[in-house]
Amino acid sequence: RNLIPLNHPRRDSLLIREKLVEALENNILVPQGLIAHGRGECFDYLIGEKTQDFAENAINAAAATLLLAKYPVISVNGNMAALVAKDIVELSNEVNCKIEINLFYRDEKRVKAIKKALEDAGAKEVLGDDDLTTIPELFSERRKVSKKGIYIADVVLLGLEDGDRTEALVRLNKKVIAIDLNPLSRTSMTASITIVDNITRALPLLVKKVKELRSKDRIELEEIVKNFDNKRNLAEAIKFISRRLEALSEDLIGH
Ligand code: PTJ
Repeated sequence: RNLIPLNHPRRDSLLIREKLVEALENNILVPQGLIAHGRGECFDYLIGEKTQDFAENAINAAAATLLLAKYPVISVNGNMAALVAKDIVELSNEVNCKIEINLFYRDEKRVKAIKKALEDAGAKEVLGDDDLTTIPELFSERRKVSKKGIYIADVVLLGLEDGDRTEALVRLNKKVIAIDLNPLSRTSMTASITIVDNITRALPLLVKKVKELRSKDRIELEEIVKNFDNKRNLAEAIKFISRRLEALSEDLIGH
């Protein structure tokens, strides 16, 4: 951490990497989480490392969906616990929703370490370590869910997810809000609402949006959700990347 110069142009990004390395040492992250983050960094580069309009639109729809939900749950994995534990707790307080640990590379030592990280960030209740059941037709460790959490949820918020579980949750008629920098991933394509943005920017903005929309009545919130079309919004994200790359390439040769 001390080796990163204060004026380094990519200091923020490098500090996030430090956080992940620390989380790896503390059993929160798996090495595969570092690889997943690297893929995310690449897509972040392509969207200009900023929250773009298509992400703002999805955040708006996600906030309305969370406020309308009967039983929302935030599903937490190693990367999320490492990067946004405080924001997860704040969001769960704002929309009164459960926090559940759900891991692809599940091992009980990691579950414990992640639970502690969430509690250190202020979480009072963390599900996912006991009272579990399984989601049908899902073969990864992610099939293990809490009977008091994801199993009975109507809305599940997740980040950095594999496509199989997103598909399984949607098949169970749950609304899935996904945060994923890759607009082409199976999770992005399958989710009900996909926020194509870095989770470190998207989650604080989602908390802010929930606070802002709280005063709206149900009809207004339902209108926001109805007007959001995930496929169309993903198409906007892909078009944005494509136009941006074209403009950057033209800049290079002076057109
Ligand atoms: O902690 P575990 O055991 O549950 O494992 C978590 C990982 C992330 C290792 C596991 O879910 C995995 O392998 O995920 P994938 O299939 O690599 O998918 C991760 C997705 O998240 C990719 O599409 C990345 O582009 C995206 N991504 C990576 N970093 C970020 C991100 N999206 C938003 N914000 C990021 N910081």
